[in-house]
Amino acid sequence: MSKIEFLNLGKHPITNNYLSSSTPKNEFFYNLKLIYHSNTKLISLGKFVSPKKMFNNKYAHRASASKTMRLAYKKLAKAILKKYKPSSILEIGSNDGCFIQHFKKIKNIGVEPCKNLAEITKKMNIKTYDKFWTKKLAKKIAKENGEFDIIYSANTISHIHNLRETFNAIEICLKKNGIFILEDPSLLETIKKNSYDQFYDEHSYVFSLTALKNLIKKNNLEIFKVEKLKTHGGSNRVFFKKKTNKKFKIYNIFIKYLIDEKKNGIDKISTYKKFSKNVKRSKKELLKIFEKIKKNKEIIIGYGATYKSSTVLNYCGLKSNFIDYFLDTTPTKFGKFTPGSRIPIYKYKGIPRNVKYAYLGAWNFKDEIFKKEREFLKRGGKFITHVPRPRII
Ligand code: JHZ
Repeated sequence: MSKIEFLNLGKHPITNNYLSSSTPKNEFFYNLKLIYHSNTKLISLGKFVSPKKMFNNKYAHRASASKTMRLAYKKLAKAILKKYKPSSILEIGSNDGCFIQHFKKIKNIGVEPCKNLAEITKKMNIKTYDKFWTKKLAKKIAKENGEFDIIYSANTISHIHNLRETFNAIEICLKKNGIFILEDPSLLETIKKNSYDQFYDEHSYVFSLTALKNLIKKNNLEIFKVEKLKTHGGSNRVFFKKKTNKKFKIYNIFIKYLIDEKKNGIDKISTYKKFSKNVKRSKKELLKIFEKIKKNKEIIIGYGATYKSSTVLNYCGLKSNFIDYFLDTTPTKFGKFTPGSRIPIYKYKGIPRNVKYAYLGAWNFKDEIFKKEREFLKRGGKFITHVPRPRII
């Protein structure tokens, strides 16, 4: 059998569908199941949700909403310009321009199917194609602009269903000696941190390096370098080149990381069966924490109404009986309700003094948040998290 289901997380809504009312009519739900592909070692969702349902002109997430990401993208842009001296760059999934804006002195082009986001980069005078990444679009872009020195894509390739077409399209737009850089959450970190909320409608895949290597076997592409990042709960920054390009050698570190994945059982179904058990245990333990606090009639708020947290809220059945409201800094989420769980989201203006407990929806920005919330922590405020195990901090 080449596809094996190892976890059923139940019914889930569209994570980007922040609701205008707590009693919506006909909210869409799908079954969130996780699959192990024994041939490629890829981990995917059992059934994909239609891209048009997820990526539309009401897309809420803004890459520049956190200081951590703004600084990370600025630093990376500087490093790319210095090391590779590109004359052109294409970003697949350019969101609000957080990264591509740093390349104004060279040819910089964005691809962004969410029209409300594409409008933002167009206003910044960055040529943006408001279309899904396909072979057809790649041919059009290459014809109109030529091929690129650098193609960059963060938190996007894992969102595209057809990976074969995706990599073929990248080959079309990449120069002979060009570099494709992909950044996505790491499967190894997801397993280690038991961060099962990396799985939701948009994350069709959570990649291991092993699976990526297997997926591009038939392409004229190979991985030559990998950087481990702390961002988004632990990500891999993966550098690809054309096999025919002998300019860059394959770094030993990539081979080392592949061996490390093997040591951690990334290619074995038993690893995912164990992960599945850990996820079920995590749910029980998290609920115990919430129940205990709520028995004492304390207010619990959610900190960061992330897409990720949608998986936790809906899997664990956390509604407004457990979380009174969320605070978030993203204007498009203010006054809305979390999808499925229907908890109100308010504009962040600091944590109110009557709040003692805050569930870390944005656990991936823990360091940034803890720095910002020194006052809350000083007055005895506590954060609740499920990563790497349910606990009060
Ligand atoms: P954040 C989205 O997921 C969707 P989400 C997408 N599928 C993906 O892969 C990742 O992004 C990259 C708020 N916040 O980045 C801002 C505060 O309120 O973890 C954001 O709404 N206060 C494309 O949603 C949210 O938290 C703060 O101090 O899981 C963070 O969302 C900070 C730091 C954040 O991604």
